[in-house]
Amino acid sequence: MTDFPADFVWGVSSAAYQIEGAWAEDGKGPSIWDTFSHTPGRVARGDTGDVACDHYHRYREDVELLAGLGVGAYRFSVSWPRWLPEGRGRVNRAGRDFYDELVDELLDRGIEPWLCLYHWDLPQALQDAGGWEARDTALHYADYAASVLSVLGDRVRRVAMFNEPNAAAVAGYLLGIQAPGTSDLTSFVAASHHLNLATGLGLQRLRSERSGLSLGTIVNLQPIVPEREDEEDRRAAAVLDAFWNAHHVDPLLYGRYPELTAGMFDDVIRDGDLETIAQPLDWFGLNHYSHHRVAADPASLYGLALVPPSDDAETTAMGWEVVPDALFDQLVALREKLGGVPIYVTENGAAFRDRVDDRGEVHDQARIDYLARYLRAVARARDAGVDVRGYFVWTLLDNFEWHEGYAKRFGLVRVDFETQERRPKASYDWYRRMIETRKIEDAAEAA
Ligand code: IFM
Repeated sequence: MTDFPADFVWGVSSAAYQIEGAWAEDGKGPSIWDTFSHTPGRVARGDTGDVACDHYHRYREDVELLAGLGVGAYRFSVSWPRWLPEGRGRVNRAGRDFYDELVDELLDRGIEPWLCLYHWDLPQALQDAGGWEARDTALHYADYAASVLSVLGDRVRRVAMFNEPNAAAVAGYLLGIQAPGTSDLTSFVAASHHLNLATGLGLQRLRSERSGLSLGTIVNLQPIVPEREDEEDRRAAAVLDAFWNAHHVDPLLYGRYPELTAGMFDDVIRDGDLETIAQPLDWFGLNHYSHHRVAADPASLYGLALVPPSDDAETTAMGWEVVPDALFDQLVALREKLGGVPIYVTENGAAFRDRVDDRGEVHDQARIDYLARYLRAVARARDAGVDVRGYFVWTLLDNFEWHEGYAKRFGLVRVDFETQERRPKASYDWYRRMIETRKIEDAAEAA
C-alpha cells in the first residue's frame, strides 16, 4: 500500500539561531537570543548559539546532506538581525548574500526553499525599544518581511510569516524561560497581540507587493488534556488551551480572541487590528510533538500546573509523552477550523539520548519508531479526509535546543560540537528510504 501520494512534500525544518553560529560576524547585529544566552543562568550549562552548528560557514555541506536525504523542501529561517542589524533601516549586505547563496544552493540541488521570516531571534535593538510588547515592532516586522522578499522573492515562493508565535509569547513573556526572559501577564498579552498583528501586516504587505508567493504561518498546537474530569481541571485546561493554542489561531481564522480570555486584550487592541490579523492563508503550518496534561493549582502561576507524564508513560528526552493519536486528533480538529486551507506538518520529531557505538554510529531506533508512528497518524488523518500535504522532520542536525542547550539532540544527523563533524544517524537512512518509497512499512523494514 502506498501511504503518501507522489506530490506529498517531504522536508526538514531548522532555525537560524539554532544552527548558524557566527553570532557577531560580517555585520550581524545581536539578537535577544544572543543577549539571553550570554546571561549567566539562563541556558543549561551556559551553552550559547555563538557557534552552534557553524552552518553559516558550512551551509554547502549541510545542503549536501539535504540532497542525500532526498527531501524536496527545506524550511529555514532568516535571522532578522543578520539581515537588518538594527532591526530596521540598513540592510547588511553580507547577511543578505548568505541567504541569497543558500537559496541558490538549495535550488541547484532541486530542493525548494521554505523561508520562515521569524524563528524567535528578534534584533536586540528592537528589544531595547520595547520588543514585542511595543506595537511598532509589528510595523518594523512588515518592513523587514518586504525587504527580505524584495531580494529573495524571485526564487522563493513558500514563505512562513512566523514560527510558533505562541511558544515565543508563552516561554518568552509569560514563563520567562526563553528570550527575552519576561514573566508578566500584561507583557504576555501585549506580545501575543503584536505577534498576531505582525502576522497580519506581513501578509498584507507581501500580498500587495508581490504576486506568486504562497504565504502561510506556523503554530505549535498541542491538545490540552485536563488531568481530572472535574470543573476546576477543565477550566485550567481551557485557560491553557487559550494561552497556548487559541490566541494564535482564532484571531487569524475568525478575527477574534477566544471568549474566555478576550477581555485581557481590550487595552492593546486598536480599531481595525482584528481585521488586519484575519488575512487569508495559502497554507497553515502545524508543529506538533505531544499533548499537555494540566490540573488546577491555586498555588501555581495563573492557577494551573502542567502535570508531568506518569512514570510508566513513554517519553522522549524532553520529557514529552509519545502520543501519535494526539497528532491525528489535532489534524482532524484543524480541518474543522481551517475550512479549505491545506495543512503542512512543519515540525515533528524527537530528542533521545543517542548512543554512539565503537564505530561512531548512532542506531537511533527510538527516533525511527517515533517518526514512523507519527507518520502513520498523518496517513490516518489523510485517509479521514484531512488535507495534509507535507511533513517536515524537526530536524536535520543536532543543534542548540534553546534554554536546554546542546544536550537535547533532535537531529537525523549527529553533530560533534567539538569538531563540527556531521554523521548521519540510522534515522537519516530511514527517512531517506521513507521519502523514496512513500511507504511507512517499507521504510521501517529497511531500518
Ligand atoms: O527546537 C524547537 C524549535 O525551535 C521550535 N519547535 C520545537 C522544537 C523542539 O523543542
